[in-house]
Amino acid sequence: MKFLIKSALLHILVLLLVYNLSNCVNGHDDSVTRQLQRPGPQYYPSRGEPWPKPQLRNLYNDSIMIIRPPIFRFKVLRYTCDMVEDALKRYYSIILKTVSHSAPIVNLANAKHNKSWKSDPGFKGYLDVLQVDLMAPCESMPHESMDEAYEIKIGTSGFEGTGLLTASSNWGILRGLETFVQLLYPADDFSSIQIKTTLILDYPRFSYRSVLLDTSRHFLSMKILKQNLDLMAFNKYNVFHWHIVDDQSFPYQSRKFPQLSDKGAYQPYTHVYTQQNIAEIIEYARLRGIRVVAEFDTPGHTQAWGPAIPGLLTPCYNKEGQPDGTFGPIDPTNEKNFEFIHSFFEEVVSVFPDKYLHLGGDEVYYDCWKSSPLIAAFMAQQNMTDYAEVEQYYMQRLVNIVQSYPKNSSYIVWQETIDNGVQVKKDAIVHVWKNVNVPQEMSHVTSLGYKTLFSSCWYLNKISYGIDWTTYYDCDPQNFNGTNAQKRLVLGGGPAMWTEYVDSANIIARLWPRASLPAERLWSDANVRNKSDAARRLEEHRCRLLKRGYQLQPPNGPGFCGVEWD
Ligand code: CP6
Repeated sequence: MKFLIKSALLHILVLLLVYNLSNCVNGHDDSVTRQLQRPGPQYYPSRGEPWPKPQLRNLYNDSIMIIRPPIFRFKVLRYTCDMVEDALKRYYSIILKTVSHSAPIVNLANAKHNKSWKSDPGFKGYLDVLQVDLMAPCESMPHESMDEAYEIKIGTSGFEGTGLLTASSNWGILRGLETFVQLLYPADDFSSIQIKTTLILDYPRFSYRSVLLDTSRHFLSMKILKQNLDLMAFNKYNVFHWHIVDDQSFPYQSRKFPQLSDKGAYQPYTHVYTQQNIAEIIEYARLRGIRVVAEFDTPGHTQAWGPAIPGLLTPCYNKEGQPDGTFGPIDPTNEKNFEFIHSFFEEVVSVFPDKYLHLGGDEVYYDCWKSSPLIAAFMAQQNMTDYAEVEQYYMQRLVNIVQSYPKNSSYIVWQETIDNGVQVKKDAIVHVWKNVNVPQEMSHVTSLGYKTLFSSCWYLNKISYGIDWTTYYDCDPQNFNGTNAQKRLVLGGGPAMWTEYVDSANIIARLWPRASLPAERLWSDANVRNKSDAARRLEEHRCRLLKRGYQLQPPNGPGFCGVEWD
């Protein structure tokens, strides 16, 4: 027993010594310090400001506490579970990364500030423990009404010398841990990690905060999908909208219909997501409080489905009334197609556990239907005069099929479904994406009583020279004329990254930190809209994520982070 205590003490001593040595500073290189103090927009000092901005944050008398990584630990009170323990490990290693990235700079800068903290009037003690108080048992799957609120107290009155993170759900603990590590920042001389004494009360403005990735135009590797989930969690996103298949390729490997990816995936056919890959992504997302909402877009955008399922797509006709060898949207005149759809989506809802499925329904081009005598005959028989009615017929049957399974799924559709007059159930969610007459569309869709998602001004696949994030920042999902009840129907939304011109090589740097702007719009209070304040905080946020090992593009033009690359 005595030996155990002795060896534990020895361990602590050694750790302390190593830590102090790494911070011990002798000699002085003025050039680095001067560079850091250079005025102007090139360098934004770290201040430990979280992104997205919390709903409420009080600072106390400019006081700080000091974190000593070898001593610092999390202490769980009341409830915990694997998901919480896993998050504590992740965030602990992020804290260590912050140190190791500062270390070479400490050596370089060799600042002479081997401070005696005790005599500093702003010093309110060492923060050696963050108490993590989860007040209820964990929920296992993230869901549409999960509670993400949390509270952080660092050395506030009544809590001097201590740190506390409280939440009534594990989702709040996840969000709060992210904020907590963002509060840590290196001192100006990089000799220590500090945190301001603070009270934070935080919760999201919108419950649905998604990032859309398209894995059809280009295949995205598992590594990149996971990196993107990491970055989503760092920005408090909670839905991965997986636009998994489209015209160009069908990477989803189906259990029941393996021919879909055999014939529709990019060849060689390692460009597929196996059932195991998908389970891995869902689990990786779950541990970060992120739902995976899969989109299987029909009846348009289905060219890659065609080769595997003969008869699925409408054959198009030439002027001579002969099939011309090309195909259009799914053929609703073929009853067999609904048997296939029933069987295929039955698998899909069992593979993706989220209650919601995105059914697409966008950009159904009528030209092929217009060319087809079979469609004409069908329309005559059904008393239809408009091609939108053909689309409505298909969507209605699709929706009925998806709602017929025991799982009791709900679904999301792109705005055209409603624009074209399709009636969907009131619990459907309508996704507004077109960037024309946006306020009118939002008013219209919500006036019909539909829950609504918004993505119109967040098409991050579109790029131009210069600073573009300000337009993403100005845009607001509730910026339309409507009653409070209409505004409340807006659940959120999020950016989209269509992958015609990106793949695993460049998608992360192009998407981030630009996707951080909608992240703040969707999480923070509506009146958080000051762009020069945002620019400063965004710069710190991007540098912070570089330190964590992600390669993100610079958002503000010339400058530097102080991260040493190999
Ligand atoms: N693919 C699918 C796309 C788009 C949509 N659906 C799209 C259209 C216009 C722009 C960006 C993306 N590439 N299936 C629309 C939701 Cl600007």
